[in-house]
Amino acid sequence: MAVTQKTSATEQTEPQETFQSLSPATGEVVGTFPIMGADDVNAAVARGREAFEWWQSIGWDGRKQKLTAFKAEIARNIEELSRLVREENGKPYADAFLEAVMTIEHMAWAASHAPKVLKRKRVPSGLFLANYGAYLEYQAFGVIGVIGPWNYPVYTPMGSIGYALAAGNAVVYKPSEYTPAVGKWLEAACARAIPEAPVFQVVTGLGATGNALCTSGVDKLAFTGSGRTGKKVMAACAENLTPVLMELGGKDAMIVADDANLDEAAQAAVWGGLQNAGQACVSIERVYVTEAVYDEFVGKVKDEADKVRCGAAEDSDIGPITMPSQKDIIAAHLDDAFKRGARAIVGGPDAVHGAFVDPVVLVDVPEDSPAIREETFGPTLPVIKVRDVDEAIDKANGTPYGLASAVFAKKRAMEIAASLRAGMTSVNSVVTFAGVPSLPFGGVGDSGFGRIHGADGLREFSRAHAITKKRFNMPLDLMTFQRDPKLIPRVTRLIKLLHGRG
Ligand code: TXE
Repeated sequence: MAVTQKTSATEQTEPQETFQSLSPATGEVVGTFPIMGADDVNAAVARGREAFEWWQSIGWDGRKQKLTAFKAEIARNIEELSRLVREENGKPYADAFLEAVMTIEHMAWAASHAPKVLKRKRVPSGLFLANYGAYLEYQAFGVIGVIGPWNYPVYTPMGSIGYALAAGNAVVYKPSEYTPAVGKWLEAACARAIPEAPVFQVVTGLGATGNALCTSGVDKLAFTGSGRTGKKVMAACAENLTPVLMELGGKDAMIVADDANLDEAAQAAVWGGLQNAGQACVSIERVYVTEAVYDEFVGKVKDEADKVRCGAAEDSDIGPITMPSQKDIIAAHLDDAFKRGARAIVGGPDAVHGAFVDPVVLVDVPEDSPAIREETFGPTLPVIKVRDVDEAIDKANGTPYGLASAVFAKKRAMEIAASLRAGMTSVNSVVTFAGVPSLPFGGVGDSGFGRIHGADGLREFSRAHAITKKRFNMPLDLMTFQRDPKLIPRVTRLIKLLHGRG
């Protein structure tokens, strides 16, 4: 990412600032984009408001049809999208392809389930208001602002964008300055599928453009990124009482119990920790292994991780670090761990080189070190010996984060899963919850709040609207000044009969 001043083609208007996105692997320019200011952002939101009116007017069936066309447009061009993600983010083609596939699955689910989850439905009205019909419906907010990250530039923002559109909203999206070309590609795909109105628009720029979106008067803002920026986003949104959804990363733990299948656990730990060069909010960043199986597990992890190839080649397993400053954080966590006596059984102190970080598997890392407590966001995997599963649970729950988690066990697997303070847990697998469209995705504590995906994700982009409708008059009516005074003793007897025991 590089910022430049550029004079517009006509030389008559104000010089317009632009920025470039660069391939993290080669440094080549992928694209040049305007740094949009508050006026541009406000204009996009105003266009979004008009588009929202049209989007509402076509109803549930119309939106389902249009979103299916948007999804199909992505599916038909999945190779082009995957190549662009590879170019701009740096990840291997197969990983880019995987995130596009998961996105398509989510869009299909959101489009077809939105009516069922959100449409008006009758609910019980209770004994005292039995003469009323009670109805619950979920209405769209209007225009949703989405601020996105660079690590999954398709899957992550589309988790908000796709579900917000399915719930009947228009969307204005500010992609990360490291992956704007992918954002623009998605906008263009939507415009081809839904040419009638700009229900999904992209505004490009740096942090200030994101801030302008927060203060633009959007009806809700969905943010994915760091906790530090998340707090700024919340503060800016507070000015207009704009509700927010926060997805802020994690320090996900895996627990390996005595009775785990160690081959599968080792493979999953290595993939979960190193895939996408560890640049995933749901990366496995710590593995707690009971002492009975620790040595055997560590041996298997070493064998697996030794095979992982890092580089720019087509057949590499992991690519470059997308955001250059992340390498400093990864290096600092490694340096600190080594200074405190940690050992690398794969890789070593020279893992960070150029745009790349080679896989590192660490043992003997002190529990209070940044490598265990803070988000590393790199291809590093600390493996920690614990006495038993209970100690593993305590330690897994011992950071302020609570995004996802994984458990490898047989007998107590579901019990361990239930005791983890996390939004998501995969048992005998890693990250699989992310590919199940009916499951909500989101965290607790410093990992944020609110949910994308699933029925909860659809409701997140809607407001509940409660309606009661009188069907007939009943003598037993307490909600009027005309109520019969004799009603009170009668209702007193009734309420004691119904609720006075227990
Ligand atoms: O995030 P930022 P960055 C973590 C990861 C990484 C760290 C920083 O640990 O090291 O976050 O990454 C926009 N008002 N995750 O710098 O700064 C910005 O333009 C409004 C976790 O990418 O949070 C970008 O579009 N918006 C993660 C977005 O916020 C602002 C994924 C995220 O930027 C803004 C990626 C402002 N004041 C990194 N300042 C996850 N949760 O999955 C910046 N932005």
